[in-house]
Amino acid sequence: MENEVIKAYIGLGSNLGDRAGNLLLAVRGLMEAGLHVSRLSAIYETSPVGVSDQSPYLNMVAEIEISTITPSQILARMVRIEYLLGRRHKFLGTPRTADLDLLFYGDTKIDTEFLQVPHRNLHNRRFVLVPLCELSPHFIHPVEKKTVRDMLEQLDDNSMVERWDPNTNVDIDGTSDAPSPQSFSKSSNN
Ligand code: PH2
Ligand code: MG
Ligand code: MG
Repeated sequence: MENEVIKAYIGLGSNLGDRAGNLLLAVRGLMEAGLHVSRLSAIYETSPVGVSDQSPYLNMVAEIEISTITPSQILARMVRIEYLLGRRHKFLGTPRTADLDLLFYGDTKIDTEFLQVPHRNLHNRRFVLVPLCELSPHFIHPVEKKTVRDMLEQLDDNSMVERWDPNTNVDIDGTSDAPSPQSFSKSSNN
């Protein structure tokens, strides 16, 4: 079909620096790269999966409506955004300012050295499935042949995934990831 709109989903994660700020800059980067961001999930705080001794991530999912852009063009734009946000090397398991992963591109299946779509681990990861289910519980995984909601209900991963609220993330000393009203008033008194 011509002019068909394809829904793609991008998972975003950050566990280094101003985590929420990084996620929002990455979303802005997607929009500036000409991708039509149609919906965003909430931001979730999640315990790191598959890596040890790392601080918690913030994760979210963006829905993109695509008419002409190919998966490899999306990948190139995502890599550029990661780079602009300070990601310099892609060693597995290192903390990252921004990690963008193409989760789904409609019901397309791709398996090359550079790109696997659907993302090969998404059906095992609570930090992906929870925000994805918020956006599209009935979306069907083209390989697993299950809806996002079914995958979430059948999941083994019990790691922490909680809605992130900036106002409950202020540490005892008044600092948080994002500037809080307290920290603004504090610095203006200095
Ligand atoms: N990303 C990883 C490894 N582990 N854990 C959480 N909670 N969130 C992530 O985004 C994440 C992870 C590698 O990309
Ligand atoms: Mg990732
Ligand atoms: Mg990645």
